[in-house]
Amino acid sequence: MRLSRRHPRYRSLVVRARLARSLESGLIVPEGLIAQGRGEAFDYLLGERTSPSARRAERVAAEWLLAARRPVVSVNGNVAALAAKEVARVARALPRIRVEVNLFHRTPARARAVARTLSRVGVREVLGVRPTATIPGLPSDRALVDRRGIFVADVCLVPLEDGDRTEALRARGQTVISVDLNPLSRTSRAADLPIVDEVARALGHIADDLERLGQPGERGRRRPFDREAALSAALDTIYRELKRAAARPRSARRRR
Ligand code: PTJ
Repeated sequence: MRLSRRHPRYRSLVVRARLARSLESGLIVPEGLIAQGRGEAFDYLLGERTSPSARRAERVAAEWLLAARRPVVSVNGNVAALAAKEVARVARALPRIRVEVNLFHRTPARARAVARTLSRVGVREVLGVRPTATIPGLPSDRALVDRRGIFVADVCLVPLEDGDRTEALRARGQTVISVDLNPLSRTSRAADLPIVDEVARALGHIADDLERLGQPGERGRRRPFDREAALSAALDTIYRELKRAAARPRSARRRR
């Protein structure tokens, strides 16, 4: 299908087309389309741009990753389909970070497809294709991890995560940075540092910050982050955007 750049929702249509191709190739699962639909709805309510509060959270996330001893970024099918290049930029800017496949709907073929997608954009080593450890107490396949990666990470960057694993990682004393457009999700509420932003934008900004900051900070020392304030700021943004949308003249409203 040809997509016209003049369509008011051109960018969203491009992303949908990419995800539809990723479904055909087996990189994502049908549930991934549903997850994207929920994400799109929240992005719409957030004005489809990074809020100042999310941008601040992304800056702190970059600092925490730089200060971490064993940082890891966890990649599922949707993240590989939407933001593989941004994951590669993060990995280039912070060579110490381990990149690990972690799937809710795990099959060996999908794990390989995620790893292949990441390799194609320049990620040198991808962990998690053959899991070597299990996070105790987690009923889903998300428990299957690599003992050199998520299993021993001190800081885990987990885009599009589920609440159970976020809680399980935190229960093990691991620090969780989430990326999730839904400020009400269990993941956002359980993470140490919830970033309420679209995954490609968020990881792109974190890569910008890592590139700019360059050198590792003092290991183990972290700037405090007020997650309750960040989540309330996201809800305030939604409230303001809704009021703005409701105040727009009818003809302008129809264009979105
Ligand atoms: O590849 P797999 O097998 O690991 O499966 C991946 C999905 C995403 C299907 C799986 O993790 C899942 O079911 O996720 P959930 O529980 O639906 O949660 C996804 C969360 O991510 C929701 O809170 C969405 O609002 C949010 N989300 C969806 N798309 C985006 C997003 N957040 C940021 N950027 C997005 N593009």
